[in-house]
Amino acid sequence: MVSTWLWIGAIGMAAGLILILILGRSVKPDRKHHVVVSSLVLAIASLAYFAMANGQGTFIVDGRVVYYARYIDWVFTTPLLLIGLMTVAMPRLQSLGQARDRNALLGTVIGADVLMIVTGAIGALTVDTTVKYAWYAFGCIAFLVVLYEVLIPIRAAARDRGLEHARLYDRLLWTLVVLWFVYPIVWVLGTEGSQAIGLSVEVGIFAIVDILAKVGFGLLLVGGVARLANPVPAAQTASQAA
Ligand code: RET
Repeated sequence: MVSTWLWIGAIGMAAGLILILILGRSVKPDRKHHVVVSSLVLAIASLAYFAMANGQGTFIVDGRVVYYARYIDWVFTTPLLLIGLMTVAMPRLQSLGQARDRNALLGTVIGADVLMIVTGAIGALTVDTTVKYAWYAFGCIAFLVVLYEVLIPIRAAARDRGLEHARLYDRLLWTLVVLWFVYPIVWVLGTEGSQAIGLSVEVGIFAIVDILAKVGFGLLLVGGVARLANPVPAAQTASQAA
């Protein structure tokens, strides 16, 4: 069962990559970066699943199977997913002042996100329960930082860009928030944490949520930007510059 789920993951991600590339053909040239980001996410994920389906990328820690390949995948793909979300909210760099604000936000979110994944990986590989959950708690704090930034300041930036961008941002945001909450829960229930659920249940849940969080999110993003009006109306450009 475990390897079936992992192959479903590998094939699902690869199929998603092909779909995104096809859908990406209708994206206007100045928005192709969204196609690049989403394709890269799916390329990395399909390779990670290919490795895991072939029995690679695991450690046995204290008799438990821990897929460290997931964390290598997530440390690259979660920042890319967040960049996909955040670039919908934040317009192109226009002045040094704006560039600084934008980079501070991007840096905070990506930095906190990487810390979240790295602390989660260390926790999964830790044997002592107290120390393990301390690492987990550090990861949760980092997750809260990510959530705060995308829910408050970056969402406000999306609203400033006008109704169309705000709607697309909200759709992507809620998809991301709901799906991302599953990960720390499964971590606690699975082999990384309390082992309350079996390995195949854990691998199955991760495969489904991973496909939704990467293929589903990517299709929403690339499909969404393909439909955005172009060029940005003059009134919106003026308000962004102000
Ligand atoms: C960990 C454990 C430490 C605490 C928290 C976690 C959250 C992980 C998340 C992962 C998201 C992965 C995605 C993969 C793409 O398919 C590391 C499990 C909060 C949110 C979206």
